[in-house]
Amino acid sequence: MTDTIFGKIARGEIPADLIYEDEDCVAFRDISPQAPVHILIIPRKSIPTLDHAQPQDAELIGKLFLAAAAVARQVGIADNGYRTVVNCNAAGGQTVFHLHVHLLGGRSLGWPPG
Ligand code: DGP
Repeated sequence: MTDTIFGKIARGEIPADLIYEDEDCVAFRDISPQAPVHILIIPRKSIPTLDHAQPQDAELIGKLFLAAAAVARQVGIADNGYRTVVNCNAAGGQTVFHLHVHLLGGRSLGWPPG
């Protein structure tokens, strides 16, 4: 298992602006927000990238997205709409190798993304 800054946040070893947590997932504000709302939802389990996810992670990955939807409702962006993004590996824009879902909202989001 790899350890990253997100693993340390999940274990409470370094601070983050926590929005939500349960036994499987932790959500906290991105340090470099790309929208008025930019929250990261991570599993407590360290999975480096989506490409590393295994069939036994299916339920956990479902929980991550349900947590993202719950957080979107909690912070008031669900009705207007939002985007969830999972970057995978270098060309996908991934810089922290602990699987995470970006939750972006609070403004109209362009498509396609850059
Ligand atoms: P990605 O590029 O998809 O791997 O996204 C990583 C995101 O993590 C990026 O938007 C910036 C954010 N980030 C990096 N380090 C920290 C940190 O120490 N704390 C918080 N809250 N966010 C971080």
